[in-house]
Parts: sequence; structure tokens; C-alpha cells
Amino acid sequence: MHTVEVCFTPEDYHLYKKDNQAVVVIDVLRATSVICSALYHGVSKVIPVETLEDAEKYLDKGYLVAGERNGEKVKSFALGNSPLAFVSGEYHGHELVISTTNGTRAINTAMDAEQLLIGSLLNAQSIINHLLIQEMDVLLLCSGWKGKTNLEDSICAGYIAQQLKESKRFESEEDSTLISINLFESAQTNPYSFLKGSSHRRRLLKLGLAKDIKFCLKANALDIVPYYSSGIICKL
Ligand code: 3SL
Repeated sequence: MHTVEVCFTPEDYHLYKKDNQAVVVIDVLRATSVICSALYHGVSKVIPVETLEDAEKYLDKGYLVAGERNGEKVKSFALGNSPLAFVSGEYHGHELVISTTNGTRAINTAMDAEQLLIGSLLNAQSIINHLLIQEMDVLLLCSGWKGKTNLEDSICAGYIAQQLKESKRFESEEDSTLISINLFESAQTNPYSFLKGSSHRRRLLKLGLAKDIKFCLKANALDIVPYYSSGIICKL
């Protein structure tokens, strides 16, 4: 029997990390949804960087660079942080550098994990299928918002945790995992309305990004398992 647990913020990662653990970083709105969409729609690899300064170095070398701070596109970058930007296939074959407020920070926090995967509602079922054939404990690491818990990442983590526990090959001990599963069960019939009033839905709606939110909440729309290794995220 293996364990599946949920960690609500990158700040708490040190409390949950273990050897021989698969870590799934989740940032439903929007960084990990963007990475899934980019790779699914033909981007060849994604390089997640934590600081804008590091992203700018890639800009100088001619890379396609995407990024936001507080939801708003970084002016000098070609792209912001919208999963819809990739749907047309316009960036097929490109290498993408991305820096976001929380998601890329969470990825870099867990770069020491034995296996590091990128999860979202868009690819939840593909991540579940992959984890079911690994012989590893699983940690679902939510990106949160600047060190605080958020609802959308917790719901997605709850979905993955619930499915793994239902397989009877995983168990959990932490209350964070129980909380996430309970949230998912309350949210699953209509996640968009469940998120009404949540901090990041409000933040993104103020920026006119309702279409991004709706896209990111489409469960299991993309069959893809993005995998991080040595600073690069590729499709498995
Ligand atoms: O925090 C992040 O990493 C972003 O995904 C936030 S936003 O949705 O682009 O505002």
C-alpha cells in the first residue's frame, strides 16, 4: 500500500516530502493548466523559471517567453499566462519559457522529488492513470497564492486523491487530504459556481479572464502527462 497526501502550499512542502515520492504540482488557475495546454498543442518543451530576471535572460537569447505577475501579462514577454494562447497550434515546435506568481515557484520548490509531474483538472485522469502504475507514494502539491491556500488547487488535488484511494492501492493519513476530498465532492457538479467568491476567481474576473477560468475547469479534456527533469518539462 502507498500513500497519497495533499499539501496546500509550497511553504509546507518540507513537512510532506519523502524519499521515493511522486510529486504532482497543481496550479489550476492557471500555470499548470497553461503548461498542459502548451505541450498538448505542440510546444516541444517548457522551461519553468522562478524569477522575472531569469526569464528575461531567455528573452535576450530569443526564446518564446510567457509570464504574469498578479495575473497580468509581463509587458516585455510575448505571452501572458493563458491556456487559450496555444489552442490554435501557433506555437507548435517552440520551446517555451514561463514564469508565474505561484505555479513555477511551486515547481522549483519540488525539483528534488524522485518524480515531478504537472497536474491540473485538464489532465487529472491522465495523471491518475500514470500514478496507478507507479510503485510510489504520491504528494499532491498545491501552488496556492503567495503562501496561502486556495480552493481550486485543493479541489483538483481532492479529485486525484479520491480516485487513487478508490483504487484501494493508496491510503492517506493527513487531514489536508480529507479536506481536499470533501471539497472536491462538494464542488464536482459545478466547479465554476463552487468557486464563486474564491479569491482567484474574483481576481481573474476583474482582469476579464472568464474564458480562461472556464477552460481550466474542464476536467479531463487533455490526455497528457507533463514530466519535469533537469529544469525542463516535456510530455511523458
Ligand atoms: O500564480 C500563478 O502561477 C498563476 O497561474 C496565477 S494567474 O492565474 O496567472 O494569475
